[in-house]
Amino acid sequence: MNTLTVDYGTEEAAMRAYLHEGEQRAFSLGNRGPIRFTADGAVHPDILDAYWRCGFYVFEGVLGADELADIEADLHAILDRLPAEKGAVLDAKGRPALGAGQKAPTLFWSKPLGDPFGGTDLAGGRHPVKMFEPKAAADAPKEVVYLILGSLQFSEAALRVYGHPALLAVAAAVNGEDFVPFNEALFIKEPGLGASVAWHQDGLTHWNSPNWDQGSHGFNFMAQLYGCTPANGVWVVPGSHKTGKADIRAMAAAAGTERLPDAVPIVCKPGDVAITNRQAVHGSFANTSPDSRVTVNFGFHRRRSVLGVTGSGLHNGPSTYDAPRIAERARLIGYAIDARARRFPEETSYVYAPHEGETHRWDADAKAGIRDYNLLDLSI
Ligand SMILES: O=C(O)CCC(=O)C(=O)O
Repeated sequence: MNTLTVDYGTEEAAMRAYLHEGEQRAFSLGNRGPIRFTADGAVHPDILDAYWRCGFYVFEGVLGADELADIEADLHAILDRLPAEKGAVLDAKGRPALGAGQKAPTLFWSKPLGDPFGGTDLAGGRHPVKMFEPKAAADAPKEVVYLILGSLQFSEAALRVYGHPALLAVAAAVNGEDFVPFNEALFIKEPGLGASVAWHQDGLTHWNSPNWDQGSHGFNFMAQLYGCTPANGVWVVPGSHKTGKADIRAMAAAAGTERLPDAVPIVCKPGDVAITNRQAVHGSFANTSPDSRVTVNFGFHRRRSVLGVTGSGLHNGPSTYDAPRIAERARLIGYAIDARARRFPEETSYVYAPHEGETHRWDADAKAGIRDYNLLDLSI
């Protein structure tokens, strides 16, 4: 990890003020607290109201110390197996590198503190504004991995988070009992190295649909291993998930800066899990802070947003999602619930309605069968 001091250079003073003011706005929104249920077991309506009002919510204290330690151990194993440099098939110790030979997109690289997507046509041009790229320390590596897709095949701890009963109950409350997967990722923002993710809205397919509404493109859970701060966390423009396709270029032009004035940071302690609407305008800045941020990211959709829909082609080849394809991808939910039950037998497992009458065992065959599973991501 890079320990030399880096900052925002000419933008440092403005950035510091922005981070401070944003944090104050964030804590005035009333969209955070533990996951709470009503007496009859429903996710508390106050939580859902605040989520739909703001476009995000911070669930506090979801993951305990044991689970965080598991995630951290897997993270270290993953970092240890990354290619020695971009394009290498071996890691720094000469072993086959993580991601080598995978068919599905897996590792995303950036120059330190860079913004690989902003202002480019990549990812359907959905990141129209280039973020400020601070200067990294002279001894920083040429490129760093900041995003790993298909992450459940690399981390059983992440798979177990994916099967968390309270989070899956939230998924059902937001997207319906027959909710379906989107994709899963690890975002890694190391101090002095971590890249920006330029402002964007995630959704690509439903903006002009006659049935479009604030939930059409689903949501992502963002579980925090080390917590996240205004400096290294994701920022969201509250309410922007309900007003359609945003003109992010015009928003930045009106502000005269990419520090969007209405945005607020998602601030979390270790073990907190945010839920963020994929239609909300969101992004994150290059991490010049001394704090690491690692997000276990996983999303879910409404089944009706996906069934019979031709995907965006952003996360894998374009195709039309039929029921067998959705069922094949949703195996991961079954494996996750089983993997979690084995590690945390005292918990009451989530019962995923579409799997009624089926058995999904997390065993050696299942493990071998999920290599490149993200070729089946449901990308809308
Ligand atoms: O974690 C980040 O910095 C970006 C996350 C994001 O853009 C997403 O999950 O869509």
